[in-house]
Amino acid sequence: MQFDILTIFPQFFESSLQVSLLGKAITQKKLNVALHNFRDFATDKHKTVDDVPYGGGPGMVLKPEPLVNTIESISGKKKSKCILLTPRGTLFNQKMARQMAKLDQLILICGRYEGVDERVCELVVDEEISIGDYVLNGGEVAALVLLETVARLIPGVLGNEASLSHESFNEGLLEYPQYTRPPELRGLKVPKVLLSGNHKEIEAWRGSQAIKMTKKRRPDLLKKLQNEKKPAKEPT
Ligand code: 6GU
Repeated sequence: MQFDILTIFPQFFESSLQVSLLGKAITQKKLNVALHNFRDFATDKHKTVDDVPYGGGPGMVLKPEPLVNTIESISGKKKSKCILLTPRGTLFNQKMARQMAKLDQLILICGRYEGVDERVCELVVDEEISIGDYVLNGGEVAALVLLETVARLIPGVLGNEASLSHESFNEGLLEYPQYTRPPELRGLKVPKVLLSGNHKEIEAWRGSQAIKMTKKRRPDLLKKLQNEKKPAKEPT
């Protein structure tokens, strides 16, 4: 899968793309990430990427030409989507990540300053995405979140397909608590059932712990799960 990232801070991504599973997947050519500094496509001699907003107001707006020109310089693959990372976008989730992992190419535009000239959205953007209800200085952190979430769903990238099927099996619930050695630490013991070797009982314990954890921390997820399981109401 091809990722094209438009940013004025390409250095921001460098170490993240070199280490861990993401770095390995790139070395093994399971995915390719191209960083495009859209300042290179600015049309004036000062390489200006932003300007004051029409109508006045605080902050600066990203000019449309550097972004549109960069997109036009990128060779498009068959199944491709162009995403603008912005706090006004649709909230990102695992389901969206699974759909994106089926594509051949994702083009990610990292917004900056107060916003992006609206014509960029009309001309080249397919979807606007936010990673949460808080404000970042720019889309770079969000692009990295999206990149890692999608990349680990590409076959061969995670390197442990059992982890993925485990995740989808537990879809919608928080993880149960995990323990490793030693069996006792400062008076705190590992739950007996985990040392029992009884796989059926262990599975049941983990299931009830996952539900308990979800009920306490994310009751919204539990409600969503219950609604999905209910059969659709007959039209009256
Ligand atoms: Cl995608 N961009 C910015 N600037 N802030 C955000 C965001 C994106 N998602 C959440 N906050």
